[in-house]
Amino acid sequence: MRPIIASAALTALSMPALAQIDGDAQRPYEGFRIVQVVVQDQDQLDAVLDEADMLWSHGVGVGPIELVVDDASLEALRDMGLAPLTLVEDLQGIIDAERAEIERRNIQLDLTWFENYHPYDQIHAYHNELVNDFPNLASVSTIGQSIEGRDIIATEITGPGDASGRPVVFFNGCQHAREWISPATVTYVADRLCNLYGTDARVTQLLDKVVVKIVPIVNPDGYVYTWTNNRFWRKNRRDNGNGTRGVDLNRNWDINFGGAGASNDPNSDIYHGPFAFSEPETVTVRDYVLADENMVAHVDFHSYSQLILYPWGYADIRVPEPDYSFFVAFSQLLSDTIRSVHGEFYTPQQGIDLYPASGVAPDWTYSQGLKSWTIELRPNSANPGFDLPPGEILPTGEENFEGVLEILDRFKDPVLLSFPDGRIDTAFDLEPTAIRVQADSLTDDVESLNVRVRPDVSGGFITLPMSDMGGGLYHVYVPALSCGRSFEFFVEGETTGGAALRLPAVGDLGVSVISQEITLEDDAETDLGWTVGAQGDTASSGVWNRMNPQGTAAQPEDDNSSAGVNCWVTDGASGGGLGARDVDGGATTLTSPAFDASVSGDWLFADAFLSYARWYSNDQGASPNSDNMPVLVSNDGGNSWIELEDVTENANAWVEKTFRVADFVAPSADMRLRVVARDDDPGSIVEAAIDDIRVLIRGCAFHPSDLNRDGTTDASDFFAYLDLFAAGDSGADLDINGTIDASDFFAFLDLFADA
Ligand code: 0X9
Ligand code: ZN
Repeated sequence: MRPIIASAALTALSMPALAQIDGDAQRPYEGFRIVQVVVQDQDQLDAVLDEADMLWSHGVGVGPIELVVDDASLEALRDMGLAPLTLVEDLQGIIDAERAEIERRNIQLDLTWFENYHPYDQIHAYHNELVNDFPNLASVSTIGQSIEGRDIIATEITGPGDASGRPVVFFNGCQHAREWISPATVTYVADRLCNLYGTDARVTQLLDKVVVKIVPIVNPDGYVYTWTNNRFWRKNRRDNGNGTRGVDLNRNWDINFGGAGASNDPNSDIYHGPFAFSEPETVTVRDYVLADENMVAHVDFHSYSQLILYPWGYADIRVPEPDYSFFVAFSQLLSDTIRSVHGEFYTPQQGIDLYPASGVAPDWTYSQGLKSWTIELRPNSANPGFDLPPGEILPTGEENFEGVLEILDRFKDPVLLSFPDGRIDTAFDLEPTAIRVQADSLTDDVESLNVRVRPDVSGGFITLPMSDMGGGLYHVYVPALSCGRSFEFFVEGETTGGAALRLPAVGDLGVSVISQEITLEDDAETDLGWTVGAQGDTASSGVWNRMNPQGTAAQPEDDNSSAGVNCWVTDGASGGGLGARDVDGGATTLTSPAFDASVSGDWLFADAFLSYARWYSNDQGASPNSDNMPVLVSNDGGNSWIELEDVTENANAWVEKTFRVADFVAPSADMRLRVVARDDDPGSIVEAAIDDIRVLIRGCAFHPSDLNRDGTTDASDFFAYLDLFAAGDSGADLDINGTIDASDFFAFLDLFADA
């Protein structure tokens, strides 16, 4: 403690007025410093106190004291012959730092932060704090400024190590100021990615392969304005010069700029601005995207309506294949993934099917080669609309985080491998099996691809190099095997940059070799004895009929079969409008004639399968996705029914489904199939169709060692094998490794012993 000589005089002292410190100013201590002087006597003390702008010492007396002074007062003290020692040069600076620290500490870096909405500064502070806590995972940079000069930031998150070759997935929030759930959701995503890295295996693996880039607030001025002035402001805050303000940033991108669904009226909420990329906010994000050649996917988060929208949004034209099929299938997967978390349904559809909107961000990023979506977050109705209760921030974040992981999963590899024919699980007796792989280059190209196959008889995998068929398609045949055998396989390869490729990512795919007999084929070209109507049917329109359908936006133009034109359809006439001849007023039931799914004694082992092609559309009208279509099977002539599937999938396309009958009912000779198209919600459009009903018997009539196929494995088969072996016939190459040798002989002995 410093000796306080005149402590008693403390309160009596005339405190220097804070003449030069204006408490109402923004930064009142700017230009002030803290100094220490050593005062010799009372007279000098009085003079010093007169000169100081503020006392810093608790006690004041002869001896050392601390004062707050500006530059002029500092000079005056020196003029008195004192030698002021500066303790703090920039007083305002430490106040600012303290305020920042207070803000920082106010941030609960836990999920309670997501129990409320937060203003602009706090959202940016949260991102900065994530970087503080996870410096090896996250970084924040300022990528530009809004029209009023506020920072637009980007947070980049990826696992440690060289990230230069990793695909980049981009998420942004808050193009629209009032959609508060969008910056909250992308901030939640950033938080979870950082916090779960190293503890959650999936997040860890994903972040080791991809870079996530997040711009939480594209429209800072608008967002601030919704907090200070007008909660439901949408646009940015440009002064349009005619007394109106704001450009709709999501109409300002250079993609069909100024087209349908955008306005040239500056007062409009969808005002597109004077020209494409007229706004610093869209320019900032555009340049951020263009600067990154590894960027492969983008989601622009909005609210509300719970939608997953893919391009194009400006016109009713489909993006080219294979993109269109990808968007349809993957958007459905995203919807299913999101629904699996809290049961909330986000409708997957093309942007235009919501309404036309020109100059929107995801259309533009798609035009730059990215796969892009608009996701409209919770709620799904105008009430509460933009005013989503804060209690829904966390569940919205949780369900969308799962969607984000699905996207990262899909784009994590520099080359995306897929089976264009779907997953192969059956091969046919004595026929080579074609394995086709589609390789889509994201950030690198294929150097080589192989199929690795392990047949049932041998221990190891053999390598079959795939041929490049062009267009990213690769192809190879697995040699023919006899019925009853099986093999496992996976695809592996390398990119030109040396990255490993594998499909599936882990494990192998099992394939059984079978024979197949089609015992029923009903392509609906003639009526084999179907029944329309059942007890409980109340549909007043859209009743099932068999005809050549007339295409609408909800119903097929063609049947499914390559030959013929007819199918069963819920009134296949197109009618006046979409809602004119769809199913209305309840259910309409279609029941097949009896068919036989029993397995004859000709088979050594076999199973009956039932397959059909179906069409279902329920995603249009005032209350879409409110109905369903059960498909049922009976094995007792229609007395009792078991559900095969409950269709809600809006493929708006023919989908072929195959079911193993024994998974549902014991196969019998008196089976029936029933399809119930129902309209329980008058606000929805329901259209359905069914075609190509088949019964397939799959199995084997012979054991694989029964080479002469006479129904028994015996010495004659053994000698038949020796003949093949001696002749060098490829049928003797049981381990399909290309050479016929002792291991094939022992493989035959194994099969033989197994018979
Ligand atoms: O209109 C928009 O910009 C987005 N909806 S919002 O209510 N958040 O403003 C949707 C744009 C999606 N694209 C199309 N509908 N074409
Ligand atoms: Zn929006």
